[in-house]
Amino acid sequence: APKTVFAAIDIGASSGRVMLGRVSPSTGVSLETIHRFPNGVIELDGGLRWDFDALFAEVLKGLAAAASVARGNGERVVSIGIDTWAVDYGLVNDAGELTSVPFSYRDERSRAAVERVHAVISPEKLYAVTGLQYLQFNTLYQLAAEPNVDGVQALLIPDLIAFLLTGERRTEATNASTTGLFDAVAGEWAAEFLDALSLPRDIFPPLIQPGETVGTLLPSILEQTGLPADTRVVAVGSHDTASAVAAVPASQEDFAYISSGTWSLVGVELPHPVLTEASRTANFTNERGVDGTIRYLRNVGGLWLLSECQRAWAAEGYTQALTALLESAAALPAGGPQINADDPSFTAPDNMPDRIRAAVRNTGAVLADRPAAVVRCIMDSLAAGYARTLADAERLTGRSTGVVHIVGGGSQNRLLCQLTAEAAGKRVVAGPVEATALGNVLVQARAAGVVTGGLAELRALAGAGTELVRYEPALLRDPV
Ligand code: ADP
Ligand code: LRH
Repeated sequence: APKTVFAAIDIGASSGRVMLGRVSPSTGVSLETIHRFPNGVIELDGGLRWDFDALFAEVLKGLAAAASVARGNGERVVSIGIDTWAVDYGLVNDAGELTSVPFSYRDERSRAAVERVHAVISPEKLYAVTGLQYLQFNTLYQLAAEPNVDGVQALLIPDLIAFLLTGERRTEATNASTTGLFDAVAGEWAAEFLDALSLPRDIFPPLIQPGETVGTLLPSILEQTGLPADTRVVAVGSHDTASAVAAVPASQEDFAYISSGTWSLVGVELPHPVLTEASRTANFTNERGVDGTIRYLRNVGGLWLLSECQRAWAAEGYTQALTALLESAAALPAGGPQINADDPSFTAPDNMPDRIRAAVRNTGAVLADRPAAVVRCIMDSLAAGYARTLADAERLTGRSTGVVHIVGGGSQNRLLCQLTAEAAGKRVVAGPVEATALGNVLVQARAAGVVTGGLAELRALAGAGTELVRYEPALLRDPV
């Protein structure tokens, strides 16, 4: 019989990829990048949106290439898993058509809806049921800003892709937990909140759990991709952060994690949510993980600050490679100015270096008008934010953590990893870069019966094929 491979569609806010994953219970997972494409918000029809048609075209291109690579190797793609960033959705009518181009969470329209929602459901009540960190772009505020939701369903972005591939409408549970309309304890939709906000009970399709089958591919998709007719779309942790956390290569139980990319998601894994008032005021979230776990974490600002600065500098004709930029930042002395990386004033695009300098000025300090100084400020600020959040997680859960795993694109940032180890006073283990795709593939492999076990087993497999880099807090100074 042909060897089994899995296709992972993993789209972050800054880039997407289609990968093939080969999984062996003895040697772990190997990933092959089949297709990579950029992503980012676009301005369209008076709003910040995702170029969804272009993204879906890239998905199809990637799947066609995956089918052809597998065929050439005598392999069979048994399933496809999809994960993307959270909270955003497309509205789909009865005919199955998107009624508009999906908005990005960076669009400002949801901000005005926050007060309207809180007038109907208090923030305390919302948190007691959903356990979700307050972010002005959580799905419920976006839905409250929609002029009309009659006759449409909201499909979260990975669910929308799954729908276009299979014709089946589902809402995957880990991502449902980022909507603000999901009961963290019951693991069901918070019907009382849907009612209170006059949203139809079926505004979202029914829930599906990671590992369950969404469906098989539509004839037109088979034709466009050349995939075999029995290829299934399998639900994975469709919230990218859920897939990333599932593949944190932790070998000890007392680990914390940082999923570092456009955003930084900093926290621990718990068996049960923490819905206390202290947790709410610290703005920690209780998002659902693979296997019913709770991702107890906080969204701290992320490398968006850096990528937006790079974009601004490039527009001025200054295009230093990222590694060189980070090296010149590392050469600067410690103790420079800092900003609050998760200030919502950084959420919108454009003019990032100026906004960072203004934020520093507001603290009474001065930031030199040089890219290296701005980059160093971002890294010092992120590391401090990580350390603060890790300490908060320990305090709020009453658990101590012995090691911090950094996964995602940011795990390649040696300056950030070293500064984090120093600020947190803990060992940092960096990698894998592609934890999200690994988590996606591992959940598919388990659904296919290729591997067995719980998250500990999946994590051992995620770590097996990757070179991890350690950073010790004791090795102070000389970071890069
Ligand atoms: P997302 O999933 O949110 O799109 P990623 O996990 O792909 O984000 O991470 C992207 C970030 O990783 C980039 O913004 C960049 O700062 C960082 N990054 C990528 N490559 C490198 C590298 N070689 N060295 C340091 N940082 C890197
Ligand atoms: C990271 C992420 C994060 C959410 C944000 C909207 O990609 O999914 O977990 O808070 O995007």
